[in-house]
Amino acid sequence: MTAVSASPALPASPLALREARVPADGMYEGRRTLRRLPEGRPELPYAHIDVVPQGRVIGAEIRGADLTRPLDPAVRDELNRALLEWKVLFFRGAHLTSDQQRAFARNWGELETNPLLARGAADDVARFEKGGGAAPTFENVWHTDVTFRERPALGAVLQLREVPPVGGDTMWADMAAAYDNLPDDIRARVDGAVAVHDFIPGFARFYGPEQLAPLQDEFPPVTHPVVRTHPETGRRMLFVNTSFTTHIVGMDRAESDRLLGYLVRQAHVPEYQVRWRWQAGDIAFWDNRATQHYAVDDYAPHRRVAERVAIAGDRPY
Ligand SMILES: O=C(O)CCC(=O)C(=O)O
Ligand SMILES: [Fe+2]
Repeated sequence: MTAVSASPALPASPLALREARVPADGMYEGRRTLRRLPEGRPELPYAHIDVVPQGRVIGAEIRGADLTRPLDPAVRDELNRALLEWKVLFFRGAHLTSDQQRAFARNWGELETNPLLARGAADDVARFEKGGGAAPTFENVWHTDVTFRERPALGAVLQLREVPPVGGDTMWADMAAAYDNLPDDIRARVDGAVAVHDFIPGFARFYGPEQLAPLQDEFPPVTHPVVRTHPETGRRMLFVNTSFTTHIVGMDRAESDRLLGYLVRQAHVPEYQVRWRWQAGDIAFWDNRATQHYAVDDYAPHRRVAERVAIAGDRPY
């Protein structure tokens, strides 16, 4: 065989086809590993609540739990298992008062206050109001909450008080699924890597210099592992986000930007996501260690009002 073919040989298999080109965004099509539970953990039934899946790896609606009253310990334990297994839980039409919302979240720990956000009925209630006179912040970016803290929130409980006629959904993405699907070469680069997180990229534009200075004293840049281990499930999870991760330690800027760009894009993969269409009074309770979220901003000039409490978390490792 001496002739040089004018066209390249056909790939022998779809895998070869996949490897024959690098997509512009570095994200390959094809089957993804979609594991909802930690490896080896069996699917166990729930005795006290109904769990209605909303996505393959993330998101379940919970029925049969009354959040307006103190939780029975057995119900609390099943809700915690559901949170670990589904990463975000939805409760339709809960219509909690701020105190009930706070009391529900307190089943998982102390509540956090966040001086960067507008306040609701108490210091530890953050309020997101759009379409009225309130000065907006923006949540239509994939992010994990408060990773600029040394101890980012364990989770958050969000309630929609006013909903637009259409739109205003929130989306969540499972960062364990994102990690499971990283190619080996990327995994080798991120396992053990550390990144800097800072509130400045997400929030600086909302403040003048004289307001920023004390906030910078309160929240100096912190480092977290690029891949964290879930303290309760042991799962490895991608832990960088667009809003707060500024760079990877020990890499030059261009290399860090390239790698971080690729990593934060993993939250954009639909197979890792769930999307909730809100009705007033709905609650979402998410595991902030394991997820990112994105509030879709497609309803102006209508009003949308959300209130959130956040549960203090641990230092990621
Ligand atoms: O308004 C929403 O749907 C989510 C806002 C948000 O990012 C948050 O509560 O942390
Ligand atoms: Fe958020």
